[in-house]
Amino acid sequence: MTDFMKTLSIALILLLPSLANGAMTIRNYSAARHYRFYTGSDKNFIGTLYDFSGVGYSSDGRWATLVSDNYFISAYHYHPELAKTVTFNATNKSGEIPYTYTVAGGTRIGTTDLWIGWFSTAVDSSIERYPVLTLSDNEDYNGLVLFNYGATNRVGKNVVESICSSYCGGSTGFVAEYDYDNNDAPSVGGDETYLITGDSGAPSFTVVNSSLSLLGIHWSHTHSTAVEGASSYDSFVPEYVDEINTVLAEKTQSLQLSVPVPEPNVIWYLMIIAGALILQRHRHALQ
Ligand SMILES: [Ca+2]
Ligand SMILES: [Ca+2]
Repeated sequence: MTDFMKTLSIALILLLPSLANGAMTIRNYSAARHYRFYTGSDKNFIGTLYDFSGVGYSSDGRWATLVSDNYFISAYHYHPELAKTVTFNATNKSGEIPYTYTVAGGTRIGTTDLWIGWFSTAVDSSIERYPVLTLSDNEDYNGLVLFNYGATNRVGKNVVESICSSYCGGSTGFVAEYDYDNNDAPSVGGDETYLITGDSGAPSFTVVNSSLSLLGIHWSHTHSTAVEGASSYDSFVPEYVDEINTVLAEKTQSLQLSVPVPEPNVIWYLMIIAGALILQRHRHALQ
């Protein structure tokens, strides 16, 4: 059975808000490790090396991820409404240097659960605009480690199981699936995430060239609570780069695209191989 067929046979549930929004499930949650705005002296935030400033939160309790000067991405079924405000924090300290902007407009991407919103003014340059990771084959995303952002400003990890087509709540589109089974390669240990209501529209990133690149926007899941073997689903942003750029072109903006460059140790390895080959040729010449 192909991934495409497999996913269509599963009943997915929208990450709709309940009356009291919960918090993204993290297997061994600890505030010191997983809460971005933790204030204790024992803070040991797993995302401390990375810039989460471009993840905003709206006055109506929705998520917005900045991708260019004026544009952000959210979920069609749960996005900031027009005239609401979105606040970005420049640091991982709550309330320090917040920047707030009013949502001026927005549009859905085709029949997907992606929604592109915009502000009438450019967001302050201290706030991160995330690039989108574009690889040549969708199978190349399998096994990538994700940093999942969710309610309430929590960050955990998971691993992409598959990229496939899906539908849920009247939307269709490509998804990145990641499971909750305590059995991933590479292992993410107690940082493993499961999306619940209130997480819709928040982002999943992967680290490319030491910085965060956007991969997904939270959409749906298989179970309302974290049970072993359940799966979470993000709208798979790389599939929709052209459609998103058509929207951004209105303000002559476009997505940044990230492409991995080899790690330094890979480059060293290649140089050593090349050196060995040259030596071997030289030896041959002496014989
Ligand atoms: Ca997993
Ligand atoms: Ca797994």
